[in-house]
Amino acid sequence: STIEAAKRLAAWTAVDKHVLPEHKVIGIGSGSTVPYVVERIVAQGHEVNKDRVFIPTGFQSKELIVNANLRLGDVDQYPIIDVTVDGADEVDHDLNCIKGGGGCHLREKVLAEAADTFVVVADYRKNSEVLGTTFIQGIPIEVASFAYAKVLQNLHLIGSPKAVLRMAKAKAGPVVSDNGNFIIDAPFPAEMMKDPYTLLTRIKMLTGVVEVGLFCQMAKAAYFGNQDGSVTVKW
Ligand code: DER
Repeated sequence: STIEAAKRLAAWTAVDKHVLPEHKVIGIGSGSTVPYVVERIVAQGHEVNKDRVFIPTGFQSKELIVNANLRLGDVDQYPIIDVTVDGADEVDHDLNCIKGGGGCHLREKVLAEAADTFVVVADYRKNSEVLGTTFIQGIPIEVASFAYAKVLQNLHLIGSPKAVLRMAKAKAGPVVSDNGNFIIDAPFPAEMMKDPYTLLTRIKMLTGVVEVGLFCQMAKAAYFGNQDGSVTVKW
Protein backbone atom coordinates (compact mmCIF):
# COMPACT_ATOMS: atom_id res chain seq x y z
CA SER A 1 0.00 0.00 0.00
CA THR A 2 1.07 3.61 -0.45
CA ILE A 3 1.18 4.03 3.32
CA GLU A 4 3.59 1.10 3.74
CA ALA A 5 5.67 2.33 0.81
CA ALA A 6 5.74 5.79 2.40
CA LYS A 7 6.90 4.33 5.73
CA ARG A 8 9.64 2.37 3.99
CA LEU A 9 10.76 5.43 2.02
CA ALA A 10 11.04 7.56 5.17
CA ALA A 11 12.86 4.80 7.05
CA TRP A 12 15.37 4.02 4.30
CA THR A 13 16.13 7.70 3.69
CA ALA A 14 16.71 8.39 7.39
CA VAL A 15 18.92 5.31 7.86
CA ASP A 16 21.00 6.14 4.79
CA LYS A 17 21.51 9.66 6.12
CA HIS A 18 21.92 9.15 9.87
CA VAL A 19 23.01 5.54 10.62
CA LEU A 20 26.63 5.61 9.45
CA PRO A 21 29.45 3.06 9.90
CA GLU A 22 30.95 5.05 12.78
CA HIS A 23 27.68 4.77 14.72
CA LYS A 24 27.98 1.75 17.02
CA VAL A 25 25.13 2.17 19.58
CA ILE A 26 21.73 2.46 17.89
CA GLY A 27 18.36 3.06 19.59
CA ILE A 28 15.45 1.31 17.90
CA GLY A 29 11.95 2.72 18.38
CA SER A 30 8.54 1.03 18.36
CA GLY A 31 5.59 0.87 15.99
CA SER A 32 4.97 -0.19 12.40
CA THR A 33 7.52 2.07 10.69
CA VAL A 34 10.65 0.96 12.55
CA PRO A 35 10.66 -2.52 10.96
CA TYR A 36 11.72 -0.72 7.77
CA VAL A 37 14.49 0.99 9.73
CA VAL A 38 15.83 -2.38 10.90
CA GLU A 39 15.45 -3.80 7.37
CA ARG A 40 17.66 -1.02 5.99
CA ILE A 41 20.26 -1.37 8.78
CA VAL A 42 20.48 -5.14 8.17
CA ALA A 43 21.04 -4.37 4.49
CA GLN A 44 24.15 -2.36 5.48
CA GLY A 45 25.74 -5.74 5.99
CA HIS A 46 27.22 -8.00 8.67
CA GLU A 47 30.63 -6.32 8.49
CA VAL A 48 29.34 -3.01 9.85
CA ASN A 49 26.62 -4.52 12.10
CA LYS A 50 28.88 -7.04 13.88
CA ASP A 51 30.47 -4.20 15.90
CA ARG A 52 27.16 -2.49 16.72
CA VAL A 53 24.71 -2.88 19.61
CA PHE A 54 21.00 -2.12 19.36
CA ILE A 55 18.92 -0.74 22.25
CA PRO A 56 15.17 -1.51 22.26
CA THR A 57 12.32 0.74 23.34
CA GLY A 58 10.08 -2.11 24.50
CA PHE A 59 9.02 -5.70 23.87
CA GLN A 60 8.12 -5.26 20.20
CA SER A 61 11.35 -3.36 19.55
CA LYS A 62 13.40 -6.07 21.30
CA GLU A 63 11.76 -8.79 19.20
CA LEU A 64 12.57 -6.81 16.06
CA ILE A 65 16.28 -6.63 17.01
CA VAL A 66 16.50 -10.28 18.08
CA ASN A 67 14.68 -11.56 14.97
CA ALA A 68 17.05 -9.57 12.77
CA ASN A 69 20.00 -11.29 14.50
CA LEU A 70 21.35 -7.95 15.65
CA ARG A 71 23.19 -7.61 18.96
CA LEU A 72 20.85 -6.55 21.77
CA GLY A 73 21.94 -4.09 24.46
CA ASP A 74 20.35 -2.22 27.35
CA VAL A 75 20.29 1.50 27.99
CA ASP A 76 21.85 0.93 31.44
CA GLN A 77 24.85 -0.74 29.76
CA TYR A 78 24.96 1.89 26.97
CA PRO A 79 23.74 5.21 28.45
CA ILE A 80 25.23 7.15 25.54
CA ILE A 81 23.51 6.32 22.24
CA ASP A 82 24.85 7.51 18.91
CA VAL A 83 21.53 7.62 17.07
CA THR A 84 17.94 6.67 17.88
CA VAL A 85 15.43 6.22 15.07
CA ASP A 86 11.72 6.07 15.95
CA GLY A 87 8.25 6.66 14.58
CA ALA A 88 5.72 9.23 15.71
CA ASP A 89 1.98 9.78 15.74
CA GLU A 90 2.20 13.40 14.60
CA VAL A 91 4.95 16.00 14.04
CA ASP A 92 4.29 19.75 14.03
CA HIS A 93 6.05 22.60 12.17
CA ASP A 94 8.58 22.86 15.02
CA LEU A 95 9.47 19.14 15.13
CA ASN A 96 7.46 18.61 18.32
CA CYS A 97 5.94 15.12 18.31
CA ILE A 98 3.00 13.29 19.73
CA LYS A 99 4.25 9.80 20.54
CA GLY A 100 2.80 6.88 22.45
CA GLY A 101 0.13 5.66 20.04
CA GLY A 102 1.82 2.30 20.54
CA GLY A 103 2.07 2.74 24.29
CA CYS A 104 5.88 2.72 24.34
CA HIS A 105 6.73 6.37 24.85
CA LEU A 106 8.44 6.05 28.25
CA ARG A 107 11.37 4.01 26.97
CA GLU A 108 11.19 5.84 23.65
CA LYS A 109 11.72 9.17 25.39
CA VAL A 110 14.63 7.79 27.48
CA LEU A 111 16.35 6.61 24.29
CA ALA A 112 15.50 9.76 22.36
CA GLU A 113 17.08 11.87 25.10
CA ALA A 114 20.11 9.59 25.49
CA ALA A 115 20.94 9.83 21.79
CA ASP A 116 23.30 12.34 20.21
CA THR A 117 20.93 12.27 17.25
CA PHE A 118 17.23 11.45 17.41
CA VAL A 119 15.41 11.18 14.09
CA VAL A 120 11.74 10.51 13.38
CA VAL A 121 10.44 8.44 10.46
CA ALA A 122 6.81 8.48 9.38
CA ASP A 123 4.36 8.37 6.52
CA TYR A 124 2.69 11.52 5.20
CA ARG A 125 -0.28 11.18 7.58
CA LYS A 126 1.92 12.30 10.47
CA ASN A 127 3.21 15.47 8.82
CA SER A 128 1.26 18.32 10.45
CA GLU A 129 1.38 22.00 11.44
CA VAL A 130 -0.24 21.92 14.87
CA LEU A 131 -0.31 18.79 17.05
CA GLY A 132 -3.74 17.28 17.53
CA THR A 133 -4.81 18.05 13.96
CA THR A 134 -4.33 14.56 12.46
CA PHE A 135 -3.78 12.48 15.61
CA ILE A 136 -7.00 13.20 17.48
CA GLN A 137 -7.24 10.41 20.06
CA GLY A 138 -5.30 12.50 22.56
CA ILE A 139 -1.87 12.79 24.13
CA PRO A 140 -0.77 9.36 25.40
CA ILE A 141 0.21 9.54 29.09
CA GLU A 142 1.78 6.64 30.99
CA VAL A 143 0.51 6.64 34.58
CA ALA A 144 1.05 4.56 37.72
CA SER A 145 -1.90 2.17 37.65
CA PHE A 146 -3.06 2.83 41.24
CA ALA A 147 -3.18 6.58 40.57
CA TYR A 148 -4.98 6.55 37.22
CA ALA A 149 -8.33 7.82 38.56
CA LYS A 150 -6.68 10.79 40.26
CA VAL A 151 -4.70 11.64 37.12
CA LEU A 152 -7.88 11.38 35.01
CA GLN A 153 -9.68 13.74 37.40
CA ASN A 154 -6.84 16.29 37.23
CA LEU A 155 -6.57 16.05 33.44
CA HIS A 156 -10.28 16.82 33.21
CA LEU A 157 -9.63 19.90 35.37
CA ILE A 158 -6.66 21.24 33.39
CA GLY A 159 -8.36 21.12 30.01
CA SER A 160 -9.05 17.56 28.89
CA PRO A 161 -12.59 16.61 29.95
CA LYS A 162 -12.53 13.80 27.40
CA ALA A 163 -9.38 12.11 28.77
CA VAL A 164 -9.88 8.33 29.01
CA LEU A 165 -8.07 5.26 30.24
CA ARG A 166 -6.85 3.26 27.21
CA MET A 167 -8.76 -0.02 27.23
CA ALA A 168 -7.34 -3.20 25.70
CA LYS A 169 -9.01 -4.80 22.67
CA ALA A 170 -7.70 -8.37 23.05
CA LYS A 171 -7.86 -8.48 26.84
CA ALA A 172 -10.50 -7.52 29.36
CA GLY A 173 -9.54 -4.29 31.14
CA PRO A 174 -6.99 -1.54 30.41
CA VAL A 175 -3.83 -1.68 28.27
CA VAL A 176 -0.79 -2.43 30.47
CA SER A 177 2.53 -0.96 29.25
CA ASP A 178 5.85 -2.87 29.06
CA ASN A 179 6.59 -1.21 32.41
CA GLY A 180 3.39 -2.42 34.11
CA ASN A 181 1.66 0.95 34.00
CA PHE A 182 -1.61 2.22 32.48
CA ILE A 183 -2.02 4.60 29.55
CA ILE A 184 -4.41 7.56 29.43
CA ASP A 185 -5.29 9.31 26.14
CA ALA A 186 -5.98 13.00 26.77
CA PRO A 187 -7.22 15.26 23.93
CA PHE A 188 -6.67 19.00 24.49
CA PRO A 189 -8.06 22.03 22.61
CA ALA A 190 -6.05 23.32 19.62
CA GLU A 191 -5.17 26.49 21.52
CA MET A 192 -3.26 24.46 24.12
CA MET A 193 -1.70 22.18 21.49
CA LYS A 194 -0.09 25.23 19.90
CA ASP A 195 2.26 25.41 22.90
CA PRO A 196 3.16 21.75 23.44
CA TYR A 197 6.07 22.52 25.77
CA THR A 198 3.89 24.35 28.31
CA LEU A 199 1.31 21.57 28.05
CA LEU A 200 4.01 18.94 28.59
CA THR A 201 5.21 20.64 31.78
CA ARG A 202 1.68 20.96 33.15
CA ILE A 203 0.81 17.32 32.51
CA LYS A 204 4.16 16.04 33.76
CA MET A 205 3.61 17.80 37.11
CA LEU A 206 0.41 15.86 37.84
CA THR A 207 1.19 13.38 40.60
CA GLY A 208 1.03 9.82 39.26
CA VAL A 209 2.15 10.70 35.75
CA VAL A 210 5.15 8.62 34.68
CA GLU A 211 5.75 10.05 31.18
CA VAL A 212 3.96 12.20 28.61
CA GLY A 213 3.79 11.46 24.87
CA LEU A 214 4.90 14.97 23.88
CA PHE A 215 8.50 15.03 22.60
CA CYS A 216 9.36 18.74 22.46
CA GLN A 217 12.53 19.94 20.69
CA MET A 218 14.08 16.48 20.77
CA ALA A 219 14.11 15.38 17.12
CA LYS A 220 16.97 16.63 14.98
CA ALA A 221 15.01 15.79 11.82
CA ALA A 222 11.82 14.12 10.68
CA TYR A 223 11.44 12.18 7.40
CA PHE A 224 8.01 11.74 5.82
CA GLY A 225 7.39 9.41 2.90
CA ASN A 226 4.79 10.91 0.54
CA GLN A 227 2.14 9.29 -1.67
CA ASP A 228 3.97 10.37 -4.83
CA GLY A 229 7.18 8.61 -3.83
CA SER A 230 8.93 11.79 -2.68
CA VAL A 231 10.31 12.42 0.83
CA THR A 232 9.67 15.53 2.92
CA VAL A 233 12.34 16.38 5.50
CA LYS A 234 11.75 18.73 8.43
CA TRP A 235 14.70 19.85 10.53
O1 DER B 1 4.03 4.91 20.05
C1 DER B 1 4.89 5.51 19.39
O2 DER B 1 5.35 6.64 19.67
C2 DER B 1 5.37 4.83 18.16
O3 DER B 1 6.53 5.42 17.71
C3 DER B 1 4.25 4.85 17.16
O4 DER B 1 3.34 5.87 17.48
C4 DER B 1 4.66 5.06 15.75
O5 DER B 1 3.59 4.58 15.04
P1 DER B 1 3.70 3.95 13.58
O6 DER B 1 5.16 3.97 13.18
O7 DER B 1 3.18 2.56 13.73
O8 DER B 1 2.85 4.84 12.76
